[in-house]
Amino acid sequence: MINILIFGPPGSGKGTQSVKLAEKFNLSHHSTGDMLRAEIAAGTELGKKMSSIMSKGELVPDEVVIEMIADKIDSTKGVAGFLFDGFPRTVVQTDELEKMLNARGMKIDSMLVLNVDHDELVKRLIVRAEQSGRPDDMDPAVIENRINVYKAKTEPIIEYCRKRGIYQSVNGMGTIEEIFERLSGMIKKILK
Ligand code: B4P
Repeated sequence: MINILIFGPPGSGKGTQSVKLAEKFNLSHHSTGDMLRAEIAAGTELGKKMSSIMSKGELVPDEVVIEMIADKIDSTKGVAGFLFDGFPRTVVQTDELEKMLNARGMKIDSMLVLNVDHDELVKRLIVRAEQSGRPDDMDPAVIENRINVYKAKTEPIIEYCRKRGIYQSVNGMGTIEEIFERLSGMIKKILK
């Protein structure tokens, strides 16, 4: 089993690319953002609590997403590995993921970081807001906050993974197909 983190700021294409990569390489795709939005859509107590945090562009508490991911790791079978999309988002989450995987005889094999210019990130999220109606994409101030939260709380994970020799940078500019080809080439090498 291989374990890959797809990493990058909001709008960098993590979700977009993860869906395609999971299908191509028989990986189990786990997006904490999708899981949280499903809770909101289902009107659960958890969803109600998380909704206001997400609509401001803040991160939900570490323990909430860690529990969601632990459940998925234990219930997923018959795949070549896991593709974690939008998780981990803090160093605490990264530590916990590493412990969870180690306890099951696995490790984080690679962190693929999508690099995209700031203006392009904002442009993509504004376009998505028109189609998806996601509240966190509607307000330019919330988009800026999400990017700032990424820099302050999520980017430090890069150093964590660099020290473990698993950090790989990817050019996230270009068409969805071009970026998919770049990422596919990297995953083929990881699988060898
Ligand atoms: P996410 O769901 O992870 O949202 P995101 O960062 O915006 O990324 P997403 O994957 O949706 O977008 P993508 O880059 O693919 O998180 C949402 C919120 O949930 C967070 O702000 C936080 O509150 C909470 N949360 C989630 N996980 C958490 C965690 N672990 N800890 C704490 N809180 C957590 O793409 C964006 C758009 O760009 C799409 O419309 C796409 O079509 C377009 N696009 C992609 N690639 C393109 C390209 N090459 N060219 C043009 N457009 C492109």
